[in-house]
Amino acid sequence: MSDALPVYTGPERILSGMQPTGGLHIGNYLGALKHWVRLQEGKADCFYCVVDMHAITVAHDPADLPGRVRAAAAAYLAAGVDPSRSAVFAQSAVPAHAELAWIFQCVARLGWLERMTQFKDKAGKDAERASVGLFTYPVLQAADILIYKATHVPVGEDQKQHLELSRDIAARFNRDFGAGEAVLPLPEPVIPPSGAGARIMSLKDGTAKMSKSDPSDNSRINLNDDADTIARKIKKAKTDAEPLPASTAELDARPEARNLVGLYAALTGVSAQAVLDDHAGQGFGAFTPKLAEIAVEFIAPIAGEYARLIADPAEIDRILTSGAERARAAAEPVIAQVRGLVGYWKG
Ligand code: AQP
Repeated sequence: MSDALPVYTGPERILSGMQPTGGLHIGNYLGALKHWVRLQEGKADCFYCVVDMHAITVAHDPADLPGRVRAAAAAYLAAGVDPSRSAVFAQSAVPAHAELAWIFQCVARLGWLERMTQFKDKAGKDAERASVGLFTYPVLQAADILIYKATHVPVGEDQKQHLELSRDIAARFNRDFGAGEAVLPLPEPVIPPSGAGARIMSLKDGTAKMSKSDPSDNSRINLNDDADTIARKIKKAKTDAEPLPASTAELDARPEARNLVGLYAALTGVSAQAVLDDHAGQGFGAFTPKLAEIAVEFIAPIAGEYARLIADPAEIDRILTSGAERARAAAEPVIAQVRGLVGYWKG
């Protein structure tokens, strides 16, 4: 759609966010957080927000929300996000996200949103009763990204379709309002290769994504779980009766086995085939204790740092306040430019 238009030539910027809808888990870490940390080593400015405006698209307890925002921010920091390099902030502290989202609601087409599979998954059978916000969620997500003219967005594989929508919105906005110039960059997703943590599945159902809002805590490994909890969850994880096969192709019809092998591979930084080369012929009775040991060792430093940070809420609040100031300063010129382009009254 945008091929004929000039390409955005501004600076590189990284933006990503997570919803404070529950404690962050190992899927959030391997799919996204780990890459946030890596990307802050580069030259680009990084903006990592806790997307509390997205969290209210489903039922929530207002009294809990500030604590959840703080907990998510603490998890970012415990995972290695450095607030001196990256702006860490709450989405709702930067009103320009909402202002741009409205403009994008007038740019996006209904048909584009109707194709979003995550809405169908999250709304379930009773979509008529879902909030309008849940339906237009990907439009707000496009605003989250483009209010900083972000060029790269590190996310798990499940967010790929939303990123494509952000690109379509940016291209359409440039075409309709850009007076022939590329104003908004078409953001690139930064998604780990499959098998490297791009999509970690539930420990209870190898066909469902590991999710913060799954009612069963046993379905996920949280970034603040202690060693006993992790070992118990992995021991109780759904498996099958067959031994591990020799090739990854043989895992295709075995979702739980594929997930546990994939988790082992992502945690140890090797391929799923290398895991099978070492464990083919073993049953889960032998494999899962090793996986538990690796997961415990992996999570321990993150959980330790999280416990230290969450004990000092005032320090987290200071980081969120200063991150919001940086984010507002970056968003202001962009929203001013967009307001001018759409023809808002200047008075
Ligand atoms: N299971 C997963 N495997 C790999 N990556 C994942 N992500 C989420 N689950 C997995 C990535 O983590 C980031 C968090 O996104 P989000 O907070 O917007 O919510 P989500 O994608 O809907 O994640 P959850 O954990 O399933 O939350 P709830 O239950 O609230 O819906 C994204 O980059 C996502 O790709």
